[in-house]
Amino acid sequence: MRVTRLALTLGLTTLASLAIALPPMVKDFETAYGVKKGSSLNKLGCAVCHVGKTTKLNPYGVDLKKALSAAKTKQLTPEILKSVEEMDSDKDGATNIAEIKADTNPGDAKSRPKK
Ligand SMILES: [Ca+2]
Repeated sequence: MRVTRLALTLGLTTLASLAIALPPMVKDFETAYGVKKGSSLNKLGCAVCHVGKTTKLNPYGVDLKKALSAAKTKQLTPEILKSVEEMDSDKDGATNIAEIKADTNPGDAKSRPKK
């Protein structure tokens, strides 16, 4: 009986942690760039590539999607991310990698590194 209860508790705990887990692409992005907890990029989460909380892609998301399609993969690898680093997806004058390093949103022209 005790073992059953423990197994049930563990099962529910696992389910709960899965439910709040970040979508894989956010995790891939954060891992690749070492995004720190509490940073702007960390707080943006899905909005690094999407418009707010919608499924619509922002310009950076569109460029990443193109790179994924070109590589015929759905896995957001460090190589895919690197392939769009020198682009300025949101056309604000700062490259995507400069924005990521400055903790600004590469997909939002209103968010850019201070000069
Ligand atoms: Ca930019």
